Amino acid sequence: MQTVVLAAGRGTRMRPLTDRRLKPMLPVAGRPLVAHTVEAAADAGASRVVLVIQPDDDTVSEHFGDEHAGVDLDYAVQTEQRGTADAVRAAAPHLDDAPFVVLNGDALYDHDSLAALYERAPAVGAFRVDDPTQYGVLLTDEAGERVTGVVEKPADPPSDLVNTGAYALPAEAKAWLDVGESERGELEFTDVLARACETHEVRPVAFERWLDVGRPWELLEANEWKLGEMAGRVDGEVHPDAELTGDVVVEAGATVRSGVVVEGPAYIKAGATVGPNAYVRGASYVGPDAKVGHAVEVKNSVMMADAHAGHLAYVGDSVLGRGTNLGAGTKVANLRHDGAPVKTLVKGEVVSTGRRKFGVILGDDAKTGINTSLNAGVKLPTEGATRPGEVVMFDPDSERARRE
Ligand code: TTP
Repeated sequence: MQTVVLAAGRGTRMRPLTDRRLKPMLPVAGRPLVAHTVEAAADAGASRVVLVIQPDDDTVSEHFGDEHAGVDLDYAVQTEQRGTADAVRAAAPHLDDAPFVVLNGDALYDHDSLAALYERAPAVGAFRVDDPTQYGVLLTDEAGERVTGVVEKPADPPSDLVNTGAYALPAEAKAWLDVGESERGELEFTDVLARACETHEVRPVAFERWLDVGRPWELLEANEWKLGEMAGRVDGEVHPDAELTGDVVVEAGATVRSGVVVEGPAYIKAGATVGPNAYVRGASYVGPDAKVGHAVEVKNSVMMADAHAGHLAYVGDSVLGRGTNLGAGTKVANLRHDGAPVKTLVKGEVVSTGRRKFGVILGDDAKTGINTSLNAGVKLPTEGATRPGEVVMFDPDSERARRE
């Protein structure tokens, strides 16, 4: 079935990681996030994928070209980010007069669940969560076999099934994309779904696994998921004294020096160097040309291209943007003394990450002075810097963020 993948969002909740790149291009287990969405669609039965992208940004089309995972790709430009219905409207001229699937390009779907969605069209992917109040919650008939609507972020959720942003719709839905503005001023695809629910029997398809990658710690969760599914492979240079256990990918052109211990799953990209005497564990991703130097421990973290932790550092449950540099002795806290979930700022609001272990997020080219201590949940902005010996308890730009 023809499939539209929405990849033209602004990704504001993911800042600062999206200051200089699109959210769908964030690294997940060695590939861009949206590559996983397209692969899931290809596996589930997509005949062709139309990727909706932003204007003036060729990074997605240049990376993927006209084919990925065995399916033909086509690109539709959404000129202004007016909402998900508007994004599908941009794709409409590329669609045949036939049923189609719409997927969020910043979500991970398990392939079998997605295949069930394709098979059961018209349908919506539904996922069970403990606290549905922050999601679009699906309303169904008494038997739970037909979707009757969606309520956004209800204080008193009618069910624990939330909308995954995966829809299989009838051909007529192409004519329903001119929806009015919602309360938050966007053109929402859920209004198109509401129309489909009135005219068709839309089935809820329960998804086994699903992850919406909208906020920084969800990038860690995406890497945990996808690194966990990966098979190990050593094509690069690994010193005989290094010890690799579990599934570890060392790409050609990557170097693992003596005395290094890597406990998979871990992914070491071409051009990266690890060691001597370094410890990489948890689900960690060491990006292209990144460096993990002597006596550095990296646990369950994402290091983007050219991120350097050269000497005596600890990085846990963190994301280091492209070109970041940690001064010798930089330490990241990733656990509160009271064991409560770590909180962080998202668009100026203090939000619980729901994670007991969560470290820091460093924007591209951020630099720390020697012996910097970074408290759990801290974000440094793009090109941010700390002084030697600095203890960073809160986001340096939090006052500005609160005012915005
Ligand atoms: P959201 O996650 O709601 O929006 P976003 O990606 O812009 O992120 P944020 O809220 O942090 O700013 O979007 C859901 C999906 O729809 C996502 O894959 C991006 C896509 N999208 C578009 O393609 N065009 C749009 O105009 C919008 C709003 C979203």
